[in-house]
This record gives sequence, structure tokens and C-alpha cells, in this order.
Amino acid sequence: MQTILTGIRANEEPTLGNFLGAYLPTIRLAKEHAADSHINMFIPDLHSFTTPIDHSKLYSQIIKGVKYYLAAGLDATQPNIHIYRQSRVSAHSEMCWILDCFTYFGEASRMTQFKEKSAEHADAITVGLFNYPVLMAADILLYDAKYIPLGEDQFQHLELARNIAIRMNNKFDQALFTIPAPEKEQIKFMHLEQGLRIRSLTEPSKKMSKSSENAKSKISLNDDPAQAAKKIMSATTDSVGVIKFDMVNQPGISNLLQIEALLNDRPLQDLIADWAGQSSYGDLKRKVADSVQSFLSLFQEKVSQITDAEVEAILKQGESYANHAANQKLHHVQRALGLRPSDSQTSPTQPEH
Ligand code: AQP
Repeated sequence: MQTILTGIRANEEPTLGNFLGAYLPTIRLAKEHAADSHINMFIPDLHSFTTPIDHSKLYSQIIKGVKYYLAAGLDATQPNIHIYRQSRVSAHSEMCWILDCFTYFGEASRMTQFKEKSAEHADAITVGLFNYPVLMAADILLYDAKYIPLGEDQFQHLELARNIAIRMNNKFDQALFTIPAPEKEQIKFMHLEQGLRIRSLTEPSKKMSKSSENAKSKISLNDDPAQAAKKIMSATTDSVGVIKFDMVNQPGISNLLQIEALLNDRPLQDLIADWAGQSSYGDLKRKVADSVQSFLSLFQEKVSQITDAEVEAILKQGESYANHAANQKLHHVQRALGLRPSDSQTSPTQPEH
């Protein structure tokens, strides 16, 4: 069975960008493929402190992250749907070290996100931040995941995971890792025309980011719905004066059209056609503000109904599956590297030490 896998870091409150770029496509695919694929939606909690965070909030953020997956529509009662914490499956860290030793410093140094985040946190550029994409490769390759629903910003990291897997398969064994599908195939699998990048509401040339210090730039999933609607009403647009989807010249307006289409599960082209030639940015903003407000109200209501005990039970089950699957792959890789005896070097009378 193939594996579809994704995770959202528990560093800060997730945004509408995370929801539309990662939660929504994964949950759609889970509904479509739960019978023929494993769906791994995990919490990358070890990734959460590659940049400084408030650690006193981390644990509750992790539990809340699971509630968000469930409230977004992930059906954890399905036998092939697995929710787990990265830190509770130690094979992730062990595999990361192995992959580190087959990743070139030069290729890791080219990662745009590392450059951007190290510029933002110039006083705290850690080895963990540099190593983030290799741990992400371990998260993916441990489960032979082929499809990884991601926002556009993460495709460079996915390409790195592919390169590491191809390199190690060529060196050791072509069946060592499943190679994740390339970007275009991932986008097609998600039923999209292009990678998604929901923009900042105040600087629409940039992506909406959960760690942004400007609360007006983002819709956080725990925002008061009425306040969130106000943020949409004051979103930066342009002076062109015509509603058109043009991410280069009108990124603010295009972003609003994109959000409206996704929240209402409508093809973007239909929405563009509905608004073509209209000039009232206020009307469009009001429509999107209403959609955001009702989405948040409903979502938050669902979150409030999920108990910590339910989350614990789901994690226990998911982590049992994940440890079993990940250890099998880790042992296979350890055998290929010579860390464990190969099958021909062990016999039933001489068990492995
Ligand atoms: N603005 C976005 N539009 C579409 N997709 C997005 N994602 C993030 N922002 C947008 C997708 O969400 C998933 C989870 O990302 P992550 O938390 O692991 O790391 P990230 O990409 O660094 O997300 P953020 O929100 O920008 O977090 P911070 O600010 O903490 O770095 C990924 O699939 C990502 O593509």
C-alpha cells in the first residue's frame, strides 16, 4: 500500500495558509484514498524548535495540533489513518543522522527556507535549523511515502528528500527507499494546477506565515472570527481598480479570490469568472470576510468538542503503528549500511546481537 504523509509544526498557532495549503489537501486525499493507502498525518514536534519558541506552550500546542487535524475532518477511526508525534518515534532521529551522512553540505546550504529563516533569526542560527530538511527527509523516507501534500514553500525540501533517496538507492539497494513523486506529480495528485501559497494580508508578495509577528498579516486558526473578518476587510490590495486574478500585479486581490475559492470548495476559475470585470474591492472583501468568519466559527466549535482523552487514545494507536513501520525501515537501512548483519550473515542458530 502506498503512503500519503504530511505534518504541520507545532511551533505557533497554525494559520489559514497552513489549513488551505496542507490540512485541506491531505484530508481530501484521506477521504479519497483511506481504503488503498496509509494516511500518516503527524505532528513534527521535533521540528518545532528549530527557531526559538516558548517551550512552556509546546506540549499544549502539540495536543491542540491533533485536535485541529480531527476538527478539519481527518477520520481517525479509519484503520489506515495514523496520527502520531515525531518525538515518540525515535527512528526519525536515528534515520536523520544516517541521512545526514549522505547529504552534502553544499546542497543543504542552498535551501531557501534556511536562508530566509537565518536572516530572521540572525542571533540564533542553529544546526537544528540547518538540518531541518534532512529530518523532514527522514520523516518521509521512513514510511516510503510517495505523496506528500505540501504548500509551495516546501517543494525544495521535497526535492532534497528525493535526491538523498536516489543517491542512497544507487549506492546500496534500489529497493531501499520509495522515491517521493516529483513536484508536478504531487500537484496533480492533490488535484491542483499549481502549488499553493496563501499570501500575507499585509504584504501579499510574501506568504502567510504562522511565525509572523504581525497579527494583521495572518488569520490564525484560534482568531476570534469577527476579528479575523476585520483583518480581511483591511487586507492590502492595489490601486488597479478591477478584480482580476493576477498574482504578479494584483497579489492581494488574487489571494482573496484564492481563499474564497478554497473555503467554499469551488474551482478557482469559476470564482474568477464570477468576479470578472467587477471593481468593488469592498464587495469582494466582505464576501471573503463572511467565509472566513463562518469557517472559523464552525472549526473552533468542532475543536472545542474534542477531549484530551480522545487525543491520547488516538496518539497511542498511531504511535504503535508508526514505531512498528518506522523500525522495520530503519532496520532495513541499518542492514544495508552494515550496522546490522545482512540476512546472509545471520542464521536461526546464531541470532543477531
Ligand atoms: N501560506 C501558506 N500557503 C500554503 N501552504 C502553506 N504552508 C505554510 N504556509 C503556507 C504549508 O503548511 C505546512 C506546514 O508547514 P510547517 O508548519 O511545517 O512549516 P512552514 O512551511 O514553515 O509553515 P509556516 O506557517 O510558514 O510556519 P513558520 O512561520 O513557523 O515557518 C507545509 O506543507 C507548508 O507548505
